[in-house]
Amino acid sequence: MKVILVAVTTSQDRYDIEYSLDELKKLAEALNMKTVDRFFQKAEHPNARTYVGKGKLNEIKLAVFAKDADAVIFNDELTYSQLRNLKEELQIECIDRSYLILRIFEQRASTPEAKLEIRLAKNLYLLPRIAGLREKESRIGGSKAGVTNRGAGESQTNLDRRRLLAEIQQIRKSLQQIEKRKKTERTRRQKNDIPIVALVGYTNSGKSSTMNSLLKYVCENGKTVVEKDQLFATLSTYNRKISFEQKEFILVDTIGFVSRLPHTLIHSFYQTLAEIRQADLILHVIDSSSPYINEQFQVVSQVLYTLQADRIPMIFLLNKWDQTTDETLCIPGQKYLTFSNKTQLHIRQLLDLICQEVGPSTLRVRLLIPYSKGNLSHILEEGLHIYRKEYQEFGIYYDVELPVQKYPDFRMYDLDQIVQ
Ligand SMILES: Nc1nc2c(ncn2[C@@H]2O[C@H](COP(=O)(O)OP(=O)(O)OP(=O)(O)O)[C@@H](O)[C@H]2O)c(=O)[nH]1
Ligand SMILES: [Mg+2]
Repeated sequence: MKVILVAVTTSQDRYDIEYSLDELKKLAEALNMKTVDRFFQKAEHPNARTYVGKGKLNEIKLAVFAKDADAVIFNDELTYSQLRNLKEELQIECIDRSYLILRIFEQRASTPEAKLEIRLAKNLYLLPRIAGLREKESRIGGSKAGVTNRGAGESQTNLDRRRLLAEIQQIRKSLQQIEKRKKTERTRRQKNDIPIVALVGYTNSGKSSTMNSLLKYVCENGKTVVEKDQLFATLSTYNRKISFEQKEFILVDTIGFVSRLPHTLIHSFYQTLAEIRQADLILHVIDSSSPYINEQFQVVSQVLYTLQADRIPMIFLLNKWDQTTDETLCIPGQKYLTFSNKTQLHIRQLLDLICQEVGPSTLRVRLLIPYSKGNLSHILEEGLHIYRKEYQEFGIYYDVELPVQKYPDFRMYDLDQIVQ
């Protein structure tokens, strides 16, 4: 499919226009679309009716014809009336940035949860556009048969809207159920006191590669995750347990961020991204070879702020250091590490740093060990820190600091677990 890209830039726009269009091109490539031409216009605001002004629109029209394009992609989220007007003017499929990203997510979603989330995001995107969609139909009807048809168009709009709203409600319910189940899993993990370390970063920065490098370093045959030179290669969160020098932590690979992620998407993926909010440590993976490192850094920081995850301890990974041209790059006042998955630079240091950050792997628990389980009492009495010990009717009560690895043997005697 051949496409033409169009962007409007304002003087205050912090995004360099070429960068914006390059990124849009990559987003289009993610859907196998080939860019055959690109246009941009400098303006204070996008045109309310047709995004770009009349002159630019004529240039685009000519290009559509000359390059035999199949669609035009606009670099912002457009209102329904803008999309409708553009379609009428250009007589070709018109796609806005939000819809493009939604379609990529839709194509990549593989887990039932991701599928539901993307469906929700798409419905939320469509909801305010339904009226316009039907308005056009009723206008056509109206010219033929007058008032009656307009009424029919309007009631159809209401029907569509009700259908969408009902579906949105249904999806939300299903997502809530999934979230409930995940929450219990999370509580169990927390109970086991295994710290959670989340890989976060701009799309294509190397999060999944970093996960794989760490997995391979600690265990040759670790189950790896998909890494690809492609935007949004990862669309669900993946968890892997890592054991390293008596420490254990759960490493979570997450969805990449991109500038101007559609609001409806952040909203729908909030639960998936909740994994990030639960993290004890964030590894912020940065593509240090990107010429747009600052912009990408800003976007990730902003999304972390939106997710209320900006206070979580963070290590910055200056990844792809093997390709970096600016070797003076640094992040003053922060914990950071130059890193490369290609050359394995500083993998060991990263593991050490993570272990330092996630702290001791013990857990304070209240246990009631039956008198018949003398072997378990024996383990507790051997050098563990006991805060309190009491002989009770059904066994010995211990308030004790237990190493995480030993917890599974004691879970069924954990008083807090029994009460739950
Ligand atoms: N040269 C070089 N390439 C790297 C390095 N780390 C990752 N890459 C490449 O960067 C591309 C993206 O890597 P991924 O690990 O899939 O990136 P990601 O952040 O998980 O991307 P999304 O899941 O799409 O958000 C792949 O082609 C990797 O081979 C590195 O240290 N050096
Ligand atoms: Mg990935």
